[in-house]
Amino acid sequence: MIRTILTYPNPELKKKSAPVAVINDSLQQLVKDMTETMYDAPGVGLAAPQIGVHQRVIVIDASAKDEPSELIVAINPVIVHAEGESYEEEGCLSVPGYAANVRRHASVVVKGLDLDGNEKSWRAEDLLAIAFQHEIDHLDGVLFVDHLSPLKRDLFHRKLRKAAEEKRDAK
Ligand code: GNR
Ligand code: NI
Repeated sequence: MIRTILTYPNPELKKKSAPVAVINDSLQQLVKDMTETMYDAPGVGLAAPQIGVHQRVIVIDASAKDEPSELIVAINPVIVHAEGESYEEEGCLSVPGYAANVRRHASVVVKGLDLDGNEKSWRAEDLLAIAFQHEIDHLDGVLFVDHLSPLKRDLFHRKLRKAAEEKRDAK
């Protein structure tokens, strides 16, 4: 089932998610819904709190259009190693209509569980590394706009306010 993606400034997006304790049928269904919702959007990744579920689950597919899709499901993901720096443009399904460059690590190693409860480790770079950091941030109630400089964040708020005013005036 495609679920509704919560958008800024919904306070649910600021809450910290809790670790998954058991991988049962309802968790399998949650992952199915998240995957469907991510591909429908479409997005590179999705974290459970974006659909209002405060559990530490993320899905990512950072494969290019001309590549076979490669779905990653990570439960209780933790960055265990990070190196290098990147500064790439990010967007977020929960912050529609806004994009900005964000400082991230260029490569990360992430540990977590897969849907069978097996411990997994993912080594990621480029867009996949950024997506892991972006999605794990969501689990801690952090959005990419929280990483912006005060000046850029102010620009973001102005843009948001302007869009709201235009919407109001159009009525
Ligand atoms: O679809 C998405 N694209 C994206 C582009 C650059 C950096 C991060 C992302 S993640 C985003 C989907 C999303 O909001 N996941 O939480
Ligand atoms: Ni996001």
